[in-house]
Amino acid sequence: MSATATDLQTPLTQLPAWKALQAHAETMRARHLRELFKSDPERGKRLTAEAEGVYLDYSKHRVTDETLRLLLELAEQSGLRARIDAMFSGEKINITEKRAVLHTALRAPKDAVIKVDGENVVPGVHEVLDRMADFSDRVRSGSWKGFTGRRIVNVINIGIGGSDLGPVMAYEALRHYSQRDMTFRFVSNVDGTDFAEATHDLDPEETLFIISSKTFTTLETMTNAQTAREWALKKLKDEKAVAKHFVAVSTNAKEVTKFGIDTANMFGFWDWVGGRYSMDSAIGLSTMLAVGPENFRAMLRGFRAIDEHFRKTPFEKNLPVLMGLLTVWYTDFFNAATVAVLPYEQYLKRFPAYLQQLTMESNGKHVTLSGERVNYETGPIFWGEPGTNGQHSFYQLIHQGTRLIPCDLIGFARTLNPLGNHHDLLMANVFAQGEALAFGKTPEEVKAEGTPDWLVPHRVFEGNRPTSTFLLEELTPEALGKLVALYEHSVFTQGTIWQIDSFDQWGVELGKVLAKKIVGELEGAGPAAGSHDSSTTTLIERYRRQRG
Ligand code: G6Q
Repeated sequence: MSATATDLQTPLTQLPAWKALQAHAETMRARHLRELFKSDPERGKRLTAEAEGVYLDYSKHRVTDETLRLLLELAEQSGLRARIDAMFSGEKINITEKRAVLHTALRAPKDAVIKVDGENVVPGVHEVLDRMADFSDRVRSGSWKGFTGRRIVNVINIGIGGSDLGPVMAYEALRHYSQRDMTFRFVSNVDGTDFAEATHDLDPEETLFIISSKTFTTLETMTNAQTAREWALKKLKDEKAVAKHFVAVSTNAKEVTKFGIDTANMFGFWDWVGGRYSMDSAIGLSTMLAVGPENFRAMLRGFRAIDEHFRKTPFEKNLPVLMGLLTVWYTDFFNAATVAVLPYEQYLKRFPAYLQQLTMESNGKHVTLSGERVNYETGPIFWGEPGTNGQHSFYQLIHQGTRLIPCDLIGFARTLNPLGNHHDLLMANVFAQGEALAFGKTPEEVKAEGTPDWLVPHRVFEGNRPTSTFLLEELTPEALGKLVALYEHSVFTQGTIWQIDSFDQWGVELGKVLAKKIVGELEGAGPAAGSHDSSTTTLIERYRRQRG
């Protein structure tokens, strides 16, 4: 086990930088961004960082140079440098599952050498990528035919969690680049409505299913896959049709074969790719089918550019490190419970949902690597919606509520759909929100507008509400890869500081086990087993009665 993983870790709250930050935070709570900007006219230029075409303005955060110095010290004292090296070199830093964490190998160049248990994994990555590209080309060009000789025009990805959220998000994000004469849909929920609605207007003869499941045992995915099989065979009426209409993305060849999919039509990945870190593995097959291999490879280049930046750039200029440290700052020293992600880009409408899994499944942990209960807060709740929509609903609370909600505002200099002055209007809102949140409106300013005294308190904006502004050039596949990698590594930075395992997900297990047990009780004829509490038993019985 690595010296960077569990041993020699001083508890976080004992680190000198942590203690210093605690004292420092006391003074910072009283300081206002108005004053910080006033005393340093260059602040908006100085507190920025830029890398790989991503400009990050973090000047509207409640930090001073001293805050940043201490946060950077915290990163050093937390062993972040060594942890980054450990991750990139394939050490088994996912200690509870005894696995390497190598999503970065998925975008490594062909000549890179990254070893897991003595074996270089890079050739395998490229072999799968090449097979995906070959398959995508055949489907997109129409040379891959359905069982009855018709062209495939519909692709349905069946998967859930990490095997769904990345593909959906990437498809929506890159829709501009997608093959428009094809339809892409995503079925994840075990609620039959999801499957029914996704297929109701499709013809099985023209439909390809991608069954995406790392384990190929996930209840929802396997249930939907069986339903898909029945749906397809009802029309195609021959088991042999499965080979033409079903492909699998999995690490489990045995179960794939059992399902009836030829392993020639299986695209593999590896146990060192966590589900929520897998959108650039074969799990991205639907993305590649939608946008083509070239665009998919461009996206990988974007990921790689940020990987290199994260690995090599000094922390003070390192975007994911700064992002991660700022999240720690508010979570632990300002008691902020959430972070809002607000992309001003309609194509990124599923980005907050994607980030929810990435961040919350990774850092929603309450014990350290060595199993101690933490005595500080860990992963905040991530949420959000695209701007400007959110401005007309929940922004009220961000502006005038009682809670502190740091926000990530994400904008692009150029739009993919230039229509009149829409884009300038959109971007005006990005900048206006950041400004309003930071500086607010004082009672004097409100009064000066002629507001009657009784109304003044209602119209005051305290301001001092922190934002990061991300400005990118254009939403290209490469830019998407960069954005995702930034958050991946920010999550890693946070997890390192909190001394938790960001790569396991034991918290999703208990519900799964209990559901399996209860399914038996719902389907059986007898009374609900007596092993539940009285609430659960009553609910089960009532459901069975009402269901009829
Ligand atoms: C992600 C999680 C989880 C996983 C799903 C689907 O990090 O592990 O969301 O991706 O449970 O798992 P399968 O791909 O094995 O079906």
